Amino acid sequence: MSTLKIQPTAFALSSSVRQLGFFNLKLPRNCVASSNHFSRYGTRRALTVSMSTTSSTPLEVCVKSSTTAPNKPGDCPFCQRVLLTLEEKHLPYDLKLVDLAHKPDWFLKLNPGGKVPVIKLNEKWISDSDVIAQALEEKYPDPPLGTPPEKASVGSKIFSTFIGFLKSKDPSDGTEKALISELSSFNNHIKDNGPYVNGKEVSAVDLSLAPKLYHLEIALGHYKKWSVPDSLPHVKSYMKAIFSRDSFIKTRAQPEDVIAGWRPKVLG
Ligand SMILES: N[C@@H](CCC(=O)N[C@@H](CS)C(=O)NCC(=O)O)C(=O)O
Repeated sequence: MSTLKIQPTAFALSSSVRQLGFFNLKLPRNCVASSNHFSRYGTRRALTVSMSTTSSTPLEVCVKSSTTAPNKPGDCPFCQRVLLTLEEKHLPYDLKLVDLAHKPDWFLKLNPGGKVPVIKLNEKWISDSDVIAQALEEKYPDPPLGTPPEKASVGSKIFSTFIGFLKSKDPSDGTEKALISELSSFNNHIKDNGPYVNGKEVSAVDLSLAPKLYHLEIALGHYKKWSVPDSLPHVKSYMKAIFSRDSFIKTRAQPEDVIAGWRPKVLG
């Protein structure tokens, strides 16, 4: 495992790691993805970034690990939401990758519920991306990422209608129509308010929605040869803008993981 010790500001840390093209990975012997996972690729490669000042102590965060690439996060949109929040707030973090197919004891001990993401805040492990995003906003209000209440549920039905359409085996059952209807409302919202849900700056609702739209794009493209229609240009430009942010590129899942992750739902 290679180790890099630097003591930058949180922002400089974020930039350094980004330039190096790595995640801030600190993988204690009992905190790695499965040995099968690593043995497929022969070697372990990880980057540990240590910081000494109290205010920039990395936050420990557990997320799903990739099943197709070493040392990468997996296809969990809730985990990516938390990582995006940490990135956009320039908070350093220790990423602990959890093999959900073989949950390790150390993970079940800290989180008996067994779900990711979980993060350690104020010496306590907390779960659920909604709760985590809110707690991070309260503890680290700068830069602010809060979405005004009247916009907090924009796009909130896109994910469930996407899943309905993905699982559907009957082309005339209305599931595609339901998804297009939700995407159309979103298109209108972005047209009037964009480029992001709350205007010029990205906010919490974007960080929740973007990973779900990423899954939508990859899974529907793969399983249904479907893409967002050209009649919804603001949805397309929104996806392009948010998918190209450094924070998104750094935290996104491998397309192969997304495809594999949805396969049971499609076949089921
Ligand atoms: N509502 C939760 C959902 C988290 C969730 O469903 N995580 C999945 C991975 S995407 C998980 O941990 N599954 C493992 C399990 O249920 O055993 C959140 O927003 O954090």
